[in-house]
Amino acid sequence: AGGHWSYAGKAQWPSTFPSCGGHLQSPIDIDTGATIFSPQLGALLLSGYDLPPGERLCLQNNGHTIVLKLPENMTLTGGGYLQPYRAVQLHLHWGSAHGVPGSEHTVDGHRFAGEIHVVHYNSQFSSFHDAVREPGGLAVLAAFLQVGEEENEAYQHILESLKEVQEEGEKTFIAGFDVAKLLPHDLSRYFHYNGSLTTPPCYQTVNWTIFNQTIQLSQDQISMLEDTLRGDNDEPLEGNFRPQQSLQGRTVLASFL
Ligand code: SG7
Ligand code: ZN
Repeated sequence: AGGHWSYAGKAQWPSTFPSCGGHLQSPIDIDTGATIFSPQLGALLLSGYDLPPGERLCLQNNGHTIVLKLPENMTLTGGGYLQPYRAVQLHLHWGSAHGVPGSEHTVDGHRFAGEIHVVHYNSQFSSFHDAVREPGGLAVLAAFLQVGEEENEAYQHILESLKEVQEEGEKTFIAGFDVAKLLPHDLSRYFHYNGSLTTPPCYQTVNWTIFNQTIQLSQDQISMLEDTLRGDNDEPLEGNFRPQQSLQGRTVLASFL
């Protein structure tokens, strides 16, 4: 099913997109006391993430977030994953001005200022489109954004161009950079669980990795994210997160004690 959707109309998602009413939905609250330590979950390895400046990347306002398209030679191996996964795009979730946080996942009930998602598909499929409905088809790397003292240079590279994509559907191009710098240094400590896309069509095909280490942006940078964009119906694009979904018997694994 296609069609438009909004965060305001989230109660109606399951009637148009049946998977949104399923039992393996995302995001979730991570109850750290209930996670299970799995020593076989090793460090995640990112290859091809350091993109040359000559490689221009498309940044688009899709009305729900800003999406940065990524080249498929960026790959993810190791971690909890049995096959290599290829990158497709990254995007962000955030809150609203005056300190209302907007991460999708929460940890022990704590919601962070924002969250980055780097979306990948299983390399055993020939495209994202072929993988998106398949169990284990997608891997999303997630990390939490928090307010810190210093300006974050890697995020600034994206934020500088926000003004060029203020309206839904607008696109611009940014120079290649080291995309790994948008993620935490420590790729060895993370949570892992099976869930879904957090927006319609909510396919239950995502193996999630949520890093324990958080990323710091300055208050000005977080504010820029919250204040610059407009989405559907010319409304400010803010608070673009889905509420917590119930675990329904799932377990969350931790790579660390
Ligand atoms: C954002 O989140 C966009 C969507 C994405 C959706 O709205 O990044 O992607 C595009 C290309 O617009 O949907 C199918 C898909 O990747 C859900 O992704 S998420 O579960 O990582 N939040
Ligand atoms: Zn997302």
